[in-house]
Amino acid sequence: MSKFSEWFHKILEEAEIIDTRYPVKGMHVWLPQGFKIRRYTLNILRKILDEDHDEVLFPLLIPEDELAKEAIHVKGFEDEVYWVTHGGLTELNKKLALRPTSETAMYPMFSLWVRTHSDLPLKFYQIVNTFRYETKHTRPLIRVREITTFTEAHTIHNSKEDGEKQVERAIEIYKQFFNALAIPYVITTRPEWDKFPGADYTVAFDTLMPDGKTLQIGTVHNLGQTFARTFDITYETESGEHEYAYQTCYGISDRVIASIIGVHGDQSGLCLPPDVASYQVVIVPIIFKKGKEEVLEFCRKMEDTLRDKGNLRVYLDDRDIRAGKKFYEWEMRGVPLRIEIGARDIQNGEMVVLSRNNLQKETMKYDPQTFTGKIDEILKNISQNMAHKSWESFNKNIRPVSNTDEALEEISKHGGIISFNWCGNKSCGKDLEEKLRVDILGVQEISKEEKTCINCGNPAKKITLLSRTY
Ligand code: 5CA
Ligand code: ZN
Repeated sequence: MSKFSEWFHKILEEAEIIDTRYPVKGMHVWLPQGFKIRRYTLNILRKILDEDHDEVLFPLLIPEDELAKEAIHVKGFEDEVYWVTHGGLTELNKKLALRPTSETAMYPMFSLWVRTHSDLPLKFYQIVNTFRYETKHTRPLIRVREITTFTEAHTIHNSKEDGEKQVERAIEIYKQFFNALAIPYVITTRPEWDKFPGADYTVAFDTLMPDGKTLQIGTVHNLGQTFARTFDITYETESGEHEYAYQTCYGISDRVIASIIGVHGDQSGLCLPPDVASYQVVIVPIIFKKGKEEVLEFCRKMEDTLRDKGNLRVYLDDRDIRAGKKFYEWEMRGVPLRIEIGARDIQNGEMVVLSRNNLQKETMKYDPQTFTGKIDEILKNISQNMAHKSWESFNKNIRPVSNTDEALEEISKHGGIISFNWCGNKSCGKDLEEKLRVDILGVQEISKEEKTCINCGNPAKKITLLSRTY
């Protein structure tokens, strides 16, 4: 196990994110702290999607014949599908698949729903669990067999341009989402051999874990008319003809939580962005025998103010254990802000505040009039500083190279992301992936001048990224 892997497993357990002891491989239990982080993270995404998508909920089971309809799609998933074959002791005459994703559940229904051009666009999303019998090494939150936080959006349009515009819009949605979580990313167009089965093209977001490997945290697919043809999703145009619709879909998963943990965590444990922290502020009373009640009373008032006036998630830790133990626990659980209050602080009109992101302690004036505003301001600063820090370290780990020796040296020494000129040919790309034991993430941009491919020497128009990946 790598050092990061060890740290990650330890944090999942100690910070009570998930319990990995559930007796089915690749399936885990969300614990109360983890569930809260998951909920607040989804709240952010929901809020963005709700602006112009409608939430729906489709069945988990997909009939065999529907799943099999789109040949390329089913080929891509055939090794990964779980099947329900029996109802009790009776063998089903039509097997049912546990959805690995929901195209083939939704699109037969879309075919019934879409009638004319004025019905379009339609934009739906659902937050569900999906099942994939992953054959690669499973890892909690990163590669699971039951994805519990699958947020999939599916859209239908009446022109190719509208479909393309939706891809751009989806990219903006995920940018906004990951920015809110202070998770840095690169956006690439995946190579042909790595696109979503059935898509025209796939655009992906990748972030970097502390061990130098990238993690794909979101994907946007332009489906063109492929699925519309298969599932007969047509609309009547203004001139009365019948046309196949254009579709896109995009999704994120539990990996987003993994990246919050991996990107921001440190030696002391979790470090949570205030917007998704299970508790944003923890108050620790510093108690001696004398003045105990007074201190507790003061802290309770503080808790109420922050909760009611400040609208913050606050926890008053009045357990009868050493303050040092509480400090350790809340730092490990990643609570962004800790306020310590003792009898002397009350006398002096002061409070001690610790910011989790840099572990800096500061003694501040306590003024009941401006208190909640002040705490809000500190939390905002923490968010900004976390984003600044994570992007800075991310950008340092994207390195341009001009030949394959250099690429191999950089990737072996530092991991991270390598940027290079590439011809775009599959055989060359596959050769490069094998030689360097890496994955080509995809094309980031088209270079203006003609360059030379670092692997085969042919003309290279594409600036491309590669890395070792999860
Ligand atoms: N229907 C499309 C859009 S939702 C779809 O299924 N796309 S996907 O296959 O690329 O999956 C969406 C995202 O789920 C991926 O970008 C990746 O971040 C995540 N994901 C895929 N497989 C797993 C897995 N086994 N465990 C955790 N996350 C996964
Ligand atoms: Zn080449």
